Parts: sequence; structure tokens; C-alpha cells
Amino acid sequence: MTSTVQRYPTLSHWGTYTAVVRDGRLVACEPFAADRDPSPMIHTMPEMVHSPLRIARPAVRESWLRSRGHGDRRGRDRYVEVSWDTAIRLVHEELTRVRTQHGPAAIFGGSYGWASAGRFHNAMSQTRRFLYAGGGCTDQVGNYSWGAAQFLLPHIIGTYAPLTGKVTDWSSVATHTELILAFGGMPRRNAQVIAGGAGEHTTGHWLRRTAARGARIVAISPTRGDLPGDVQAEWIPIRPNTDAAMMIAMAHVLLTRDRHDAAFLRRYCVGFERYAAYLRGETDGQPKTAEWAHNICGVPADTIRQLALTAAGSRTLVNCTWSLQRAHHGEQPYWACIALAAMLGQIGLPGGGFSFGLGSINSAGNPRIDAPVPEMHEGANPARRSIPVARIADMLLQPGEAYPFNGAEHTYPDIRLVYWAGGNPFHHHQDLNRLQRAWERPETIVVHETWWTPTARRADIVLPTTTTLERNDIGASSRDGYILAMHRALPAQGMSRDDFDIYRELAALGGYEDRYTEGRDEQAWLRHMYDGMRARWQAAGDLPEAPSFDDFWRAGHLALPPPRRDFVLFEDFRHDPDAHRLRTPSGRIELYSEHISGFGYADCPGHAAWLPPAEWLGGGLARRWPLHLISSQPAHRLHSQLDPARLSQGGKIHGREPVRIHPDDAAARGIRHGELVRIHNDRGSCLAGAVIDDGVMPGVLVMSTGAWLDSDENGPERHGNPNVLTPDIGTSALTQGSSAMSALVDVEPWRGDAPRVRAFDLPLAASAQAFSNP
Ligand SMILES: Nc1nc2c(c(=O)[nH]1)N[C@H]1C(S)=C(S)[C@@H](COP(=O)(O)OP(=O)(O)OC[C@H]3O[C@@H](n4cnc5c(=O)[nH]c(N)nc54)[C@H](O)[C@@H]3O)O[C@H]1N2
Ligand SMILES: Nc1nc2c(c(=O)[nH]1)N[C@H]1C(S)=C(S)[C@@H](COP(=O)(O)OP(=O)(O)OC[C@H]3O[C@@H](n4cnc5c(=O)[nH]c(N)nc54)[C@H](O)[C@@H]3O)O[C@H]1N2
Ligand SMILES: [Mo]
Repeated sequence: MTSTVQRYPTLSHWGTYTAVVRDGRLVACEPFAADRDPSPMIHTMPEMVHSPLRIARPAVRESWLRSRGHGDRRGRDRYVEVSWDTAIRLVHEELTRVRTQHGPAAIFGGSYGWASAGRFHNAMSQTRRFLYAGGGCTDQVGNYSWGAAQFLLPHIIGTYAPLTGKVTDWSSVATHTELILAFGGMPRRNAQVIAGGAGEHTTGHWLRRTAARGARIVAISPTRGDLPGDVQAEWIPIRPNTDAAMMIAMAHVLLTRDRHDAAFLRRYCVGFERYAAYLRGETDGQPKTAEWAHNICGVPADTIRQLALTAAGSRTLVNCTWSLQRAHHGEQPYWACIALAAMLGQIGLPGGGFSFGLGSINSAGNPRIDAPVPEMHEGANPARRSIPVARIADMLLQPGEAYPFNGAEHTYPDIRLVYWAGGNPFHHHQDLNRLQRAWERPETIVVHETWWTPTARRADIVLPTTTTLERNDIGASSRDGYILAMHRALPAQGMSRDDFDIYRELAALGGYEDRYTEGRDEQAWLRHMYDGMRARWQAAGDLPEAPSFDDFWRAGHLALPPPRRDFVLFEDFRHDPDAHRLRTPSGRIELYSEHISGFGYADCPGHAAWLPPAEWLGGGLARRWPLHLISSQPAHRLHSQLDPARLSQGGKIHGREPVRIHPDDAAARGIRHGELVRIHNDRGSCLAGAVIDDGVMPGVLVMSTGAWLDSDENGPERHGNPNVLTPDIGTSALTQGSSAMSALVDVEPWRGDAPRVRAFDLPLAASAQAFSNP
């Protein structure tokens, strides 16, 4: 028998590749030819697509099947496989019951998560379209990535577009910047990824060019691991969550040495005098000197002074990774960063000013023309109800309670049914033991998943979905230079179905199929989305003519022409601040915001300030929990995705996530390299594998997120998931973002037996298991 080999172009969040299929199995993934810096993550796909952890058939939680309810058994039950007809009927009945008895807002359909690349089969978009078409749901606004900044920046600079990657182009930085103050560093590992996928990984190339031209890169971070690996850079260790104090002291240096750009501040900003009064200590009796900051952030006062003065004498870019604002009071470093850049007076100049996210993601600063991409419209939510994304456990635990958010008072809805597709809340949320308790409250939880993730194991009805390789789609992101055809490479595995097909069938049962599908199937949607993009290119006037859908599909991709000039953030505004007013109340950069001040929030006053976070190394709690845990993005996977693959497993120690510890902290606790340790605080504990690393500041632990949660009521979480330790508190009343980075803990050697990791066991009832492996 001769084997047949077929090749299909496709895309993932970690890159574009050709899927090589032999005899119905994915055997290899070849990186896209144009990608100079492909991510090794693409090579995990054969294992993942054919993994025994794929959900083969619809499944229902045993106790729930016997008699509805029993939420307290979620995460401890086994699952019984059922037919698609049964599963769809159960979901339909539950949706109808909850809508009729409690109204649409009793359904929680925020469904936050990264799901997969592909504009059409995006699970979160399809979930919203489906739930909106059926009458609406309680939704989520914002994201875990940059939630605090998203709701802060519009008050300060009138837009949050810089968070979407629209910051001064790398090409401008590579040509003009002399000094990059990289708060949070420039971790190359994070630039493997872009939401929606990318044809090319460009960050490494631009960093090398920037450094080769002689730009000085100063990484200010609790860990040397955030330095770009292949370029010359300096490391300034800083205590976690204290960057605002350092930036404020740099501003104080500029002010007191008269090195601030008074003309820029007058013409383009409001509120500088109020900020200056704070810097001088007129409002609180404390001048914000370099010595003052040193006591908070640990950076020597001379270093702070020298950096401020060097910045004033150079073309300087101040960049913050997104991690800085994923922390309690995370608004403050971002506002202080803008204020510092304003005082340097280089906002709107090539290679100068401020920037966010360089080093957080591949898309930030990627030079690209402004061309629309194929879009899938989600429609409007008839229930008009939403919560800030990271307040989910508060909502489930406190129905009817009031909470503040962005200047208004809201109340939490009473959720009876949770519907999730394309996210893993038992990865992404903080204080997972608390989420576990909150998760017991709803009557029914429906999850669409591809693999038996921790969230799938905590659902009542689990519907198996296909991977991107089993569907046709179009990939694109607003910051990447390609529109990419994604060809179906494999038939649906097991009995899995596309999210779209599941929703279509449910909508048909509910009598609103046409409202959901608008009369289109997959093929018709792809053409419709692509043709919509073509029409918008045509209408724009200055864009090339896009090929027909059929030509595009055959070619496999469409490359955008490079931009003719660099994009420089706020160049227009600098050129003419009256013609290009910012969308702030004053039309200027607000260094003092009357608006925010008027909200009266103690945790977010009218100007950037040093506000100690609830948990940090300088606070009282550090006497009890003396180490600050940073849970950063993982190098070998995307969040919890791909964790079962060999690439991620190869990085584990005794099967657990590694945690980096400074040699002194390890020695003080008798912890040896490569040993199992238990990290703990009042919220929980987990096991991890110790890596002794003098590139981590004393007092700091660094551990990646994304190990599949493996916990029950007995003992510590077994697999090394830091979210059993992180606090579930909003960043502030203004933005209610995730405070994942503000966690104090302690660590000790684990002297007991190493419990077996059960995260990858199948949770099927014996009969079902036999059935699934005939
Ligand atoms: N401690 C700590 N916690 C954090 C962070 C941190 O820095 N520290 N970072 C936060 C951030 S920035 C983020 S963005 C979140 C990420 O949190 P998530 O986006 O929830 O994490 P993922 O692991 O990407 O989960 C996506 C899930 O979708 C599933 N999926 C993929 N494709 C499909 C599909 O086509 N259909 C369906 N139905 N499912 C699909 C995958 O199997 C996976 O389980 O985590 C947050 N949590
Ligand atoms: N490989 C890979 N890449 C990814 C992802 C992934 O899962 N895997 N996830 C993507 C997603 S969804 C997002 S939102 C982005 C997130 O992008 P970021 O939020 O920027 O990523 P993190 O890894 O959380 O943090 C970056 C670095 O900031 C440092 N840091 C933490 N706290 C502080 C602090 O208080 N002060 C200072 N100065 N530094 C601090 C940490 O040492 C950390 O290594 O990453 C994206 N890129
Ligand atoms: Mo994110």
C-alpha cells in the first residue's frame, strides 16, 4: 500500500505553518517560508491533535446526570459519554429553562479565552453570536492581558489603541532610539505569540537591529531572564510592583534639576502643576526623591538619578510590559510612565515617548499598513449586562451585590447557567480555590472543549470540539502583515464537531437558526468575510486591490505591502494638538484627571501616585509571607494550551512546573536545585521543582502559568499551578483588572512522598472509558 501525503497551509497563535498529513494523520508541521524566527511550539501539533486527552464524545457529569445540581462535586466527578442527540437536547432544555425562569442575564456567556486562531471559528465570537441570537447573556468586558490599562488609558490619552500593538513602529525605534528603558524587560519568549496568529515573528529581528545600531537597552525587572537573550542589555533589578515609585522619582529628578520639557507640558498636557506639587511633596509632605524611591523599589538612588538625566539627554523610549499593570494598583506605573515620557518631551517624536507591550507580544510595534482584516461580527447583546472580566468569582459568590467600576455603580447578576467555549478559567483566574467554591453555585455549566482541561473536568455537560486543523478558516490579526488561508487538513477527530455546528443545531432547536447563521455555512461565511475585507480595501482608496477569494484561497496567503513610513505614536497630535485633539475631556494628555479624581476612588486618585499594593515586599504582610511570586507567561506553551505536549513536559522537574529561586533564599530554607518544593500562602499551596538562579532578585520567586490544575481537597495542588496562590482582587475600583502579579508566599522543601500528577488522567466513568477505547 502506498501512503499519500498531503500538505495544507494553516495557522496558530504561535505561527503559520504547513500541515503535513499522511494517511489521515498529521505527521509534521513546516514553518511558513517567510518566517525567519518560527516558534518551536508549532511542532507540538501532531501530538496535540491526536492526543488521548482529546474529548472523544459528548459527556455528562455523573451526579448531574443522575439528578441536576450537585455543584459541589464539580472537579471530583467522573463523566458518562452520551450521544450528540442527548447532549444537545440537555443543553437546549437547560438554556430554555434558565431563560424562561430567570431571564437571559442569568446565563453567563462571557466565555473569555484565547481559543484558537481563525477569525470565523473563533469560539468566543461564536459563543456570543449564539447567546445574543437566543436572547442575550451576561457578558464580560476587558481582558486579563491589559484590563487595568484598558480602562485607565482613555482617561489619560483618550484611547487604549497602544495596547493593541499600535505603538511607535520598531522600524522607528531601530533607527532613532538611543535609550530604551524597558520596564519588565523584553522577554523574547513572549514574542512567539500573537492573538490571531502571525505570518512572521519580527520582534527578534528588530531588537537585534536596534541593539546593533548602538541603542542602550536597560531592562528594569525582578529577573535577568527578561533580558533579550541575543542582544547586549543591562539589568536593573527592581522589587515587584514598585515601578511607579521609580518612575515618580525619575520625574522628581527631572523637575528639581529643571530637565523637564516645560514647553511640551504646557502645550500638550493638562495638570502638570498638580503632579509637580505631588512630586515636591506639597500634598503629602514627602518629596519623591530618589532616596525615597530607593527605600520602596530597591534601586540605588544614584542609578535612578543617572537614568533620569541620561534619558533627558537622549532619544528615549520608555516601555512597559503589560505585566506591570496586571497587579494591584497596576494603573499607577502606566500613568507614571506616560507622565515621565511627557516630562521628557519626546512623545510624538520618532523613536521617543512611551510605549506598551514591546516584549509582551509579537504584534506590538510591528510595522504594518492600516488595512482592515476579515471580520466576524458578534452583534449586540440584548441582555445588555456585563461584568469586568476578572470579577467572575465575585459575581458567582455575591449575586445582587453592588460594585464600583469606571465611575459607576453596578450590581452582580444572579447566574444560574455558565456557558464557556474557548477559555480555561481554571487556568486564567486568580485564587483558584476561591473560584472552585464560586463554581459550585450555578445550576448548570456547559463547556465546549477539545481536550480534557481542568475547566472541562468541572463542567456538567462537555461538548467535544474540533481543532483548527479540522476546519477551514481565515487567519489575520490587525498587527500582522498577512491574511492567511487555513485549509482543513484532517476530518473531525473522534465525534468532535465545530463550535459553529453545535451552535447551529442548538439555535435550530430554539427556533433562531437563521438569526445565528444569517443563512450562511462555513464556506459562505469565509467568502462573506473575505469579500467584506476586499470591499473595505477598495473603499479606502489607498490600498491595493485584493485578489478574489478563490485566488487567495489557492495561494494560501496574501502579503500586505510594507508601510511607506513609520508610524509614530501621537505624531499627528504633536504636529497640531488642536487639529488632532485627544479624546480626553481636555483634548490633551491628562497628567491630572478631574474625571478620575471626581470618582473619589481611594485606590486611584487624580494623578499617578505611589500606592502600596495589598501584597508587596515592603508591606506588613511580608513579615509573614516573605517572598513575592511572579507568575509570568510560559516559554513552551500558550497559557495552558499545549501543556500535555513533550515540549512543555520537557521543561518540568519531577513532572511539576519549575520555580526560580535566588540562591540565598534557597539556602535559608534548605532547598536544593532540582528538588520538589511546596509554595504556600493563606490561599493555597502547590508543588513545584526548584531551580536555583542568581538571575532572580532575592525575595522573588518566578514561575510560569499554565500547568494544568491538579488539585482536590487533599494536600497541595500537585502540578505547579501558581493561580492557587494569586489574589482575586481588582486592580482598583476604576478598572477592576486582574491583580495576578501581587502575590506574597513562602516556600519550603517538600519532604513527603511525591504525589502522582493526575492532571492528564481521563475523568471518564469505567463504562465510558471502555466504550471510548474499544
Ligand atoms: N497568575 C497568572 N494568571 C494569568 C496570567 C498571568 O500573567 N498570571 N495571565 C492572564 C492572561 S494575560 C491571559 S490572556 C489568560 C489566558 O487564559 P485562557 O485564554 O483561558 O488560556 P488558554 O490556555 O489559552 O485557554 C484557551 C482554551 O480554549 C481551548 N480551545 C482552543 N481552541 C478552541 C476551539 O476552537 N473551541 C473551543 N471550544 N475551545 C478551544 C483550549 O483547549 C484552551 O483550553 O490567563 C491569565 N491568567
Ligand atoms: N510563549 C508565550 N508567550 C506569550 C503568552 C504565552 O502564554 N506564552 N501569552 C501572551 C499573552 S496572552 C499576554 S497578555 C502577554 C503578556 O505579556 P506580559 O504581561 O508582558 O508577560 P509576563 O510574562 O507576565 O511578564 C513579563 C515580565 O515582566 C516581569 N515583571 C513582572 N512583574 C513585574 C513588576 O512588577 N515590575 C517589573 N519591572 N517587571 C515585572 C516578569 O519578570 C516577566 O517576565 O504574553 C503573550 N505571550
Ligand atoms: Mo493575555
